[in-house]
Amino acid sequence: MGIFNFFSKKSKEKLDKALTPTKTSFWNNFNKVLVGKSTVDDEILDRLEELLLTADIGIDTTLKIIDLLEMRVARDKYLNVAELESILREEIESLITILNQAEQNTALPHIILIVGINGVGKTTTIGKLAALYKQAGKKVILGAADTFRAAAIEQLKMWGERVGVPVVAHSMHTDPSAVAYDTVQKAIQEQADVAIIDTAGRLHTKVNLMNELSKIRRTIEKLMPAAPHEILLVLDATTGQNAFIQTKAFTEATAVNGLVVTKLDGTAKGGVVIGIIDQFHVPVKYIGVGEQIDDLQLFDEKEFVETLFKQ
Ligand SMILES: Nc1nc2c(ncn2[C@@H]2O[C@H](COP(=O)(O)OP(=O)(O)OP(=O)(O)O)[C@@H](O)[C@H]2O)c(=O)[nH]1
Ligand SMILES: [Mg+2]
Repeated sequence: MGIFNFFSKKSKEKLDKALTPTKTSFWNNFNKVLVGKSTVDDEILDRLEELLLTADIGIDTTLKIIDLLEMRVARDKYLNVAELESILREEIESLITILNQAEQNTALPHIILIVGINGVGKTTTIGKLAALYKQAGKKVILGAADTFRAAAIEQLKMWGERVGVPVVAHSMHTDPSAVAYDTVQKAIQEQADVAIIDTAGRLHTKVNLMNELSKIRRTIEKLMPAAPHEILLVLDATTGQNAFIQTKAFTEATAVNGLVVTKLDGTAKGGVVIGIIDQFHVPVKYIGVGEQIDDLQLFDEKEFVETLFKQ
């Protein structure tokens, strides 16, 4: 059984609303380019390239998409404008459809480590994720291993109270690994289903980041050799191209096996999801579509593309 099968159906309206700025900006401009044209020409492809870049899909993935379209035009000699949309849609869907391996884990407790730079939405995502698991009837424990500042620990405790799940916390500046260890130990002892561990985003150099995350992993592994089962990197969609740089740094520092893209609501940079999956081959597991407790959705690539193309 996949561990996500039990999550309740998410709201399509919220996803649609969150993606509206990205969609409106793209389609308004794209439809203008198509006016009066029946076949795909260089001008259309040039404008399409610009618009994909504006949506923050990123240069490499944009060029990949344009190259595929050019090949198609060259092969068929004549490509109908009406067909362009469906080809584009198929291409994007195939770029972002990759196997979701962490779903295979059936060992309990399921240990999730949340990483990412400061301010991207780690702690909020943990609160929302805890709520999703709790609603599904799962026993959840949170670990406040962001010991960098007192407010971070307090913030997680508040989420714990709100959701109704225990939080393992030490005082500020204690070793994050010790908190992670205690969290996993408590999860094992109390036969919890899931433990979600928060981490600090303020590690200035890549070496520091690597050392800290490795230490947390090694510590957790002492209790449960296959843990953490998920290392989720949280990215803020509004930062656009910076999200690519962060993904590169974190995937080099630790074994990230899933992404969470937050703040998709209110940004026209929603295309970042497509570029990041394509460039790093790491699946997006969840998307954040608002600040409320129920604003975290399981990412569904088909639905995502369907929503983007629904004008
Ligand atoms: N609009 C919107 N805001 C979000 C979303 N996710 C998080 N936020 C907001 O982003 C801000 C930062 O969130 P945090 O969860 O504190 O981020 P963090 O990564 O834990 O930050 P540090 O602990 O400082 O490293 C908060 O104001 C959240 O409410 C989202 O999906 N949409
Ligand atoms: Mg935090």
